[in-house]
Amino acid sequence: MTTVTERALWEAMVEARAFDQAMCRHNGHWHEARGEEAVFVGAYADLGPGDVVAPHFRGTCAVALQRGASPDVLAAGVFGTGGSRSGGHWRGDICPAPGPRSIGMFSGSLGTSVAYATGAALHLSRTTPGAAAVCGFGDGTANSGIVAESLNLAAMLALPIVYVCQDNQYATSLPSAVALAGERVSDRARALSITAHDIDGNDVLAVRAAVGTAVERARAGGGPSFVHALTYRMGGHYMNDPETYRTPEEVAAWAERDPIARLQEVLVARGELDATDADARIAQAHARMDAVVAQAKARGEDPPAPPLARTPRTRPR
Ligand SMILES: Cc1ncc(C[n+]2csc(CCOP(=O)(O)OP(=O)(O)O)c2C)c(N)n1
Repeated sequence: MTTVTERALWEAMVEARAFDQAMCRHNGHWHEARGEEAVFVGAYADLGPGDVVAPHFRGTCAVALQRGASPDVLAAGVFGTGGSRSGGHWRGDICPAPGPRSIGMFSGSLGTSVAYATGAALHLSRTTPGAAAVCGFGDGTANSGIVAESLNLAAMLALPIVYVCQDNQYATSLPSAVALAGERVSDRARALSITAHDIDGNDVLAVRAAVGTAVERARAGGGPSFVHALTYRMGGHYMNDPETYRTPEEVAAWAERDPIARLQEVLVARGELDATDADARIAQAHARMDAVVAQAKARGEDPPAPPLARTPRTRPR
């Protein structure tokens, strides 16, 4: 039974956006996730500490926050300084070193984390009955071969994993409408007999319901599922993206479907949230995260990370 309230989902989306927007202000490498919060907040909301997560890089920090990470430690991980989980040995840029049972983007090669998550699901299936893995990736990443191989293995071995395609409709400047053959990316899963759902990725309650059903299935030994969540990134691919591949009208139309405003309206109408309090809460979150990120950035390289212990290599004779 879930303990996360719908109000808590709204708060998690607010926190996620506040951290994301603070990074946009302070980090020129940041890849903005504004507009996609419903996918990564809804998909990972009801998991337990024994489950494994491998979020898409656009949303990794939000998932870590939702699972109890400190924003200071995450921010330090992005800037690669001493207060990070890696002790300053690794600079995250867009995705810091992950927490326990969280598979991060160890390499900038898209799709690798999908393979690692599938491997983790294989491990869970052998060692931890009832545990599941949830793995996110973008529509562009869905085209990489390693994703097809992972889906095939998961279907063959009925692994306890839920694949969540966070379809923001662009791979950098390439629209998914021209990059994906066939009607829907989820059809690739169906071709492998994997249960697939196509959902509104700007509706956090729909995402939560679809992933929740899929996770229950995985826990019960029903094998993998695929959730295709259609969403939109309101910002550029990265900071300073000239965004010549889309129109301001298209962006404005999707801004009308802002997932945070959408749930907020529902909660206000139900009397579970006061509109003025909500605005104040959002402003507080942005001010807090801005201070956290500015402080992490100002900390720079100090203190220097201690040297890594190296194991000498031995050559085979
Ligand atoms: C294997 C691989 N191919 C290409 C790239 C270059 N690249 C970085 S981000 C990106 C777009 C990814 O699109 P998507 O998976 O839809 O995620 P989004 O950026 O839209 O969130 C590409 C092609 C890469 N990092 N790795």
